[in-house]
Formats: sequence, structure tokens, C-alpha cells
Amino acid sequence: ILSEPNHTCLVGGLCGEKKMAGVVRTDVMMVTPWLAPIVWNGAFNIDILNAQFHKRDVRIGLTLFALKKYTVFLKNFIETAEKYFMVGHKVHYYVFTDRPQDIPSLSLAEGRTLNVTEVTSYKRWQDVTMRRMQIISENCLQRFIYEVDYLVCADVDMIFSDHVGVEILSDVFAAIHPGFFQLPRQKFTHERRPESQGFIPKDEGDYYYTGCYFGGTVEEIYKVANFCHNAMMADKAKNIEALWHDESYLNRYFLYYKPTKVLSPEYVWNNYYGSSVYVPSKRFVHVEKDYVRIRSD
Ligand code: UD2
Repeated sequence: ILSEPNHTCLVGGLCGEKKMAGVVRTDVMMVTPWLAPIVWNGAFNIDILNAQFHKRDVRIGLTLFALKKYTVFLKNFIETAEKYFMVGHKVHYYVFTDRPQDIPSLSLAEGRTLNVTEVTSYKRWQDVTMRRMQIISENCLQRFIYEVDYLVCADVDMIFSDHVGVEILSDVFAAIHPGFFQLPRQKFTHERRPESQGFIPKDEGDYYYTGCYFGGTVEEIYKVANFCHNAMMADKAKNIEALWHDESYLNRYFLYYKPTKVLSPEYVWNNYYGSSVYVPSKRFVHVEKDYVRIRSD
């Protein structure tokens, strides 16, 4: 099949003088079995995507939870986000904290705002991470729906180190956990107890998704967060807690309501896993932390 110069060939990748679309990698999966794109470097043309999203004047909300000592991560997170995250688009940072006095004042580019909301904390770190789902779902109904089009929900102990833009946006997206992308499903650390609301049978589970990064339209994120919060509360009533907390409930949700876009581990990397030939760009990376110290009161 031939195409005009400057247009993408339907067969054989690229043609014409100007590169219009993506590189097809043969060493990694680029599309899920339900035909959702898996986002890798080079697979998209950011200029085309930016033009599409600018036309819609899209507004992107980024939810961040910085409770107790985790406020220390906020400065680097926001400063690197200003450099790499959705540059040129409208961004609203929604920071939830129990220590508003510890939130540093940061200068933001035009079209970007930061809002701090005080929330109550929990003694156990597991409750702090799980209750994020409750707060996200409540805020979807109370304000996000009126203020933004898409939500990106991220852990705060992270930094951006390369471009992350509108290529991630879709009705609902999930990110593959960097520790599991080369492993067979039997190795996934899903919740395996049938009595838990996070249960995934051993012969099911498409990918192992990270709990630290997901997003989508406000409508879809409401469904995700509401499901995870209700599942957690149902388990709590039975004195069960899923193995990896909100991450387990999230994986359960995505098994039955598949993401419309999946982010490759470029979009969430952890240097604990060293480097990988499959992941040349590390765009959003976990900050190393002393778990005991940072989680202590
Ligand atoms: C832990 C689990 C992970 C998953 C995740 C929940 C390990 C090794 N991994 O990842 O599998 O269950 O938790 O998404 O334990 N936060 C606060 N203050 C706190 C505690 C947490 O603000 O005192 C917020 C903060 O935004 C943080 C997020 O909750 O980034 C997740 O907590 P974490 O960073 O301690 O979790 P992590 O990455 O060790």
C-alpha cells in the first residue's frame, strides 16, 4: 500500500521526507490483546498530539498526597514536573496534606496552578496510601469534574527526568510496574485469597500495574477510585487487607475494566531494578527513600 509523500505508509512503517508517526519496535509489545496502545518512546508524534489536545484546550489535574514526612518530596516533584510534565498545557496540581504549613511556595509556569487541601492523616502508612482512593473519588464529584478534563494520580516520592505529555492521556490509563514487565503472570504479586475484594485467580491478570501512577477522564477515575475504596472497606469489614493495598484493588479493577491505554515502564521506573535495554528513556522515577524513617511519626 502506497501513500503520498509526507504521509505514513500503512505497510512498512515510515515513508516520505518527514517522519509523521511512530517507530514500530519488535522487541516489546506495543498493543494489548484488547487493542489498547502500549506507550513507548518513538511510537507517537508529540507535535500531532499536542495540536489535537490544544484544540480541545484540555485541562489536566495532577493529584498528589504528601502526608506526614512525605511533604519533603513535594519540592522536587513539582520542580521537575514544571520542566517535563504536560509542558504548554493547563495543569492543576491538587496537593492533599495534613501539614499545609510545610508545603513550600513554588513558582509555576503560566497556565499552571497549585491548590492545597488539608486532610486528616492515618496512623498506619497502609491506611494513608489506601485512603487516597476515598479522597480522589469524593473530590471527583465535588470539584475535579468542574475544574479539569483529565486526572493523573501519582505517588509524591517521584521525580520527572524526561518528557511526559499528552501521549499518556486516554479514557483510563494504567502503568506497568517496572519490576514485572519481563515476568510471566504466575509471578505477579496479585492478591490470591478469594475472600478478598482484590482477588485475581492465578491464571488471570494481563499485566501487573503499579499503584503509584494511573489516570484518565474524571468520570473514569471516579469509577476506579470508588471501586478501590469500596473494595478496601468491604475487606476491612472482614478484617482482610489486600497484599499490596490500593495497588491490589487497582489491579483487580483493571482486570475486569481494561485500561484504554497502557504506559510502558518508561513512565514509571525504579532504579532499584537497575537499567534495562528495553527501557531507554526513564521519564518518571522513584526517589530512593529510607522506608522506616520516612514512615515513622
Ligand atoms: C508501597 C508498596 C506498593 C503499593 C504502594 C501503594 C512497598 C515496598 N511497596 O509503595 O506495592 O502498595 O505502597 O500505592 O511497600 N504517603 C504519604 N505519607 C505517608 C505514606 C504514604 O503521603 O506517610 C503517600 C505518598 O503520596 C506516597 C504514597 O502514599 O508516595 C505511597 O506510599 P509509599 O511511597 O510509601 O509507597 P511505596 O512506593 O513504597
